[in-house]
Amino acid sequence: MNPPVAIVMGSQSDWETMKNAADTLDSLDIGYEARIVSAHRTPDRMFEFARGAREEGFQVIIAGAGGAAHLPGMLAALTPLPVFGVPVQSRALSGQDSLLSIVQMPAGIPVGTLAIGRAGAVNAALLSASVLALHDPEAALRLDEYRARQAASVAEYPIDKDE
Ligand code: RP5
Repeated sequence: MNPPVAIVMGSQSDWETMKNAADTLDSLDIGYEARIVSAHRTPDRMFEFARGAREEGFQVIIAGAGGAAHLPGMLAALTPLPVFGVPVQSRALSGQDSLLSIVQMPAGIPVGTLAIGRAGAVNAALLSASVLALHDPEAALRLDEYRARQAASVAEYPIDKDE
């Protein structure tokens, strides 16, 4: 049986961003598998992955892509699993292209779209954890602990950097 989360991305070059989703899932002790699946360069692989994802045991898909970022929308069209899209920051347009390609889905096929870049990848992992926590009490506990640690790490008063 596969782990609950699939992290897929359009290119090796997306891994630097998508690794933030993987690291966040690691810190929550939630299993994932990371794969390169391009809507443009490997369309057959994309179809095969999306069509079989639910039967393979995945429960949530995190999909990162940049530029003309069709991957999250195409995956969502092919599987009933929840798909969270991460717009990867592109060189030409700083990820505005990625964001708009992913976020403006027509009514009927949703992609939960996150922020551009690292924040989006981290939050896609946290959102996946929230979904899994609905029926996994241990994941729910670890997510609560993660949020408590985060809250505890925020100083109440600002300091000057050179102090
Ligand atoms: C997209 O094209 C990928 O998601 C990536 O963000 C972008 C550029 O890919 P490379 O040319 O770096 O492989 O499909």
